[in-house]
Amino acid sequence: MLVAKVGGRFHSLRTDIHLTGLRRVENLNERGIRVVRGDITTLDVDAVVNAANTTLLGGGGVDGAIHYAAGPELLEECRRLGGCPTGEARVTRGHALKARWVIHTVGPIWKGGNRGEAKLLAACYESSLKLAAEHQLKSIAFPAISTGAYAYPLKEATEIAIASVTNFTRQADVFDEILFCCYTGEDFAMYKKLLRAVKA
Ligand code: AR6
Repeated sequence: MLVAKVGGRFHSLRTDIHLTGLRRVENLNERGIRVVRGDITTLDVDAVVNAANTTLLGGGGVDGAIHYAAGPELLEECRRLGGCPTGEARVTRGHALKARWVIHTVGPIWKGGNRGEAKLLAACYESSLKLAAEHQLKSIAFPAISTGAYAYPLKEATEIAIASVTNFTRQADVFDEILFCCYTGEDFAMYKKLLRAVKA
């Protein structure tokens, strides 16, 4: 990996095949936690995480994009799972995606913050990582769960995403790479800002 020190910080110049097509990549820390900007369906990782709903039968946003890119076999496999409660995760094959697996998790709908949303959102990250570890997966990419249609405030959701993932890796350092995949510039800027504050 080629690393350059630019403006006092280290920036990765690595251009892995699995990250081509992404507009920007920011190295975060030595535990392989990174933030990338782009479309999660293009990533060549062991698993992409889907921000699904409790039916697991598809929808809009990143769920729609993953189902579109994976093809109809993904929906067929999801039908057999019989849904998934909020905060839990289920795994399927990646089908036509480059990613070998899809981990479907269901984020909470934001209802003002007093309905257990924070615990449920943290549970999404934890249950997804647990499932990935059980399947011996080494690389995983997360979208910003619940921050789209489910309206979770971006800063609070990002804090939970980062805390959940870093806590997990401190206890079980089994992943080579954990990516936060941001679709919008606003999300990308937020993740970069909050991740810089985290010590591995
Ligand atoms: N790659 C990466 N991130 C994406 C992509 C993409 N291709 N497309 C959207 N995002 P959302 P939620 C980002 O609404 O809030 C669905 O209908 C998006 O910019 O996809 O958890 C489900 O079926 C945002 O930052 O998921 C559920 O009913 C993030 O993904 C419901 O929406 C999450 O936005 C789930 O809502």
